[in-house]
Amino acid sequence: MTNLPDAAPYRLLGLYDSPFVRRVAVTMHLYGLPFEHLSLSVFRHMDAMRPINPLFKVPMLTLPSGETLYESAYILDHLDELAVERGLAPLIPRQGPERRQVHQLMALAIVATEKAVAIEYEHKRPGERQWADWTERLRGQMRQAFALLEERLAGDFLFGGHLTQADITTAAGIGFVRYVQPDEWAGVACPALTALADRLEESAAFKAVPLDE
Ligand SMILES: N[C@@H](CCC(=O)N[C@@H](CS)C(=O)NCC(=O)O)C(=O)O
Repeated sequence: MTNLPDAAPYRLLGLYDSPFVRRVAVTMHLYGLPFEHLSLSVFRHMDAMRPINPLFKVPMLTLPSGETLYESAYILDHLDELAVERGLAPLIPRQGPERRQVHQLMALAIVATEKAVAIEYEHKRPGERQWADWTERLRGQMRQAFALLEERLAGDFLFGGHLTQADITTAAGIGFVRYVQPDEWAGVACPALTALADRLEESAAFKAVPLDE
C-alpha cells in the first residue's frame, strides 16, 4: 500500500457542471486522492484553456508525472488501478460477470447523460437553428436509458447492495439534468433513481464537488 502524497499532485481540468468531470472528482474523493481543480469552461474560458488543453475536451487529468489523460472512462480505469495498489476496493469490479454488469449499468447511465448533454447543446443554438424533432429523439433516448436504470434499481444501490461506479455515474448524470435542465428531469418519471441521487448528493464525496461552484 502506497502512502498518500503530501501535496496535491493530480490536476483535474473542467467544471463540475460536466457530469464526466464530476464523476472523476467524486471518485478521487472516495479514493482519498487529493487534486488541484482547474475550474475552466470549455466554452467561456477558451483563451485560458488553450495552452493547457487545446482539445477543449474535459475532463483532462494531469498525473504527477506530467502525463495527461482524457476520457473519463479511461481516467476512472486508472484511478481504480491506483485504488487497488493502495489496498482499496475498486468501484468497478476488476473481473468476471460483476465487472461486465457494472459496465453495462454505466453504459446506460452514459447514454442518458450523453443525450442530456446533447439536448443542452441543441438549446445553445440560435432559436431558428434548433431542430425540435432531433431534440425529441434525444429526449426519448435519455428517458429510455433512465427508465432501464430505474427498472434495475431494486435496493439502495444499482449493483451488489453496495456503492459502485454505476451509482456514481448515474447520480452525476442526474445531477447534471436537474441542475441544467430541471424541466427535463420533471419529465423523467424515475422515483427510485431520484432517491438514489438525493442520497448520493448528501454524501461527503458529492458535497465536496458541488455543481454550483
Ligand atoms: N466521453 C467523454 C465526454 C466528455 C465531454 O463530452 N465533455 C464535454 C463537457 S460535459 C466537453 O468537453 N465538451 C466540449 C466539446 O465537446 O467540445 C468523457 O467521458 O470524458
